[in-house]
Amino acid sequence: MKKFSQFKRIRKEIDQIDKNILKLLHKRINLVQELKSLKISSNISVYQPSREKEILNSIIKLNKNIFPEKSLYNIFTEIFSASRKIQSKLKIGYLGPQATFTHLAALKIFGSESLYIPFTTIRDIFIEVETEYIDFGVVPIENSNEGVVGYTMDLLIEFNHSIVDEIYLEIAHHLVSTEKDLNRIKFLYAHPQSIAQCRIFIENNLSKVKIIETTSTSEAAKTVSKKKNSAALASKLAAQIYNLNIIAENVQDNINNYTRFLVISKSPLLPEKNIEYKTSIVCGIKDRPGALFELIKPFNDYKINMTKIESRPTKKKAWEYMFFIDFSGKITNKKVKKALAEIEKNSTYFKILGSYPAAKGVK
Ligand code: PRE
Repeated sequence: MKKFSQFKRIRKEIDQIDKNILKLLHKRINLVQELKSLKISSNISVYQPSREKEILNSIIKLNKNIFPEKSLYNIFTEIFSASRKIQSKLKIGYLGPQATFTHLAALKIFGSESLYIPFTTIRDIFIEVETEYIDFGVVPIENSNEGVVGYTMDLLIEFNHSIVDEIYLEIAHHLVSTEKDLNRIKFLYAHPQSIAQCRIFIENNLSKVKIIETTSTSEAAKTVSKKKNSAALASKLAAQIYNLNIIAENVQDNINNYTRFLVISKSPLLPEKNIEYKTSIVCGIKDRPGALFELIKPFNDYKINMTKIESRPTKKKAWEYMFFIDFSGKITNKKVKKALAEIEKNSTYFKILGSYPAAKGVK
């Protein structure tokens, strides 16, 4: 009896807390509503990833690991998503169809209250950011085991879009099929990146099957949902959507398999002061000894941490390269400005791809 009254008392208190949470959410959304008119009159984007990161960082610090961090992240992603929706329902383009890893990355950034539009190619996403049919595009840029997505890099050069945010997503591939038995599989449908990431599993278990490349992981799942003796490499969400059995789970060679995705926009967004930034640039250099050394020397001179350098053929002349460089810091910083001015001087081609809040890297 005593326990029962205790139970009732605790629940009553929880009810009161929930009401308070709701009251605070109402108060919060009213303030966001006020921001809406301010943003319209000063032409400021609804989406401010740096502000969202600033809030999340301070909340996570205050939390001191009391409330599960992942849940806190999800709760606030949804609060931001709802706050954006009352300002304007953002249209987000991603490499479709539904349930691709790019779709999962987009959902993780923009939450449930955005409009998601799947595209068949990465180029289509860049085009529709240009036409402003979509507000933002989410595209893959590199995988922790397989390296860069060269096509995205080429498009970053071709179009003048800005990188405004990045996210790392853990990639788990599963072998999915209408069949239940691995022995019945004669055809494997998969995206080239998935094939590369699951090489050992394929060699050990599917060495005799015919491999058919698809434009996305979900396309692979969708295709096999209408076929016999076929399997696909796809996400669990794709298996659910296309009603497929999971024959084998986590078939990627390396369980530490992450992909970095970028959010691209037609214009850059406002930077915030209190968060870590990353900047991405692309440069071309002269074909002479020491050219690369000279190009990156300012990073050393101004003590700027270069987080990545990657070469990519220019496709204009054989053996001529562009260098994609990421570094810690934001373009409004004095040291960064000076370093970039020197880099630009030493480059035959120079472009700032974006300065954006750095995601917690997966090391
Ligand atoms: C808010 C919502 C969307 C933005 O991406 C960033 C923050 C929020 O909910 O805190 C508010 C807002 O619109 C803003 O601060 O600009």
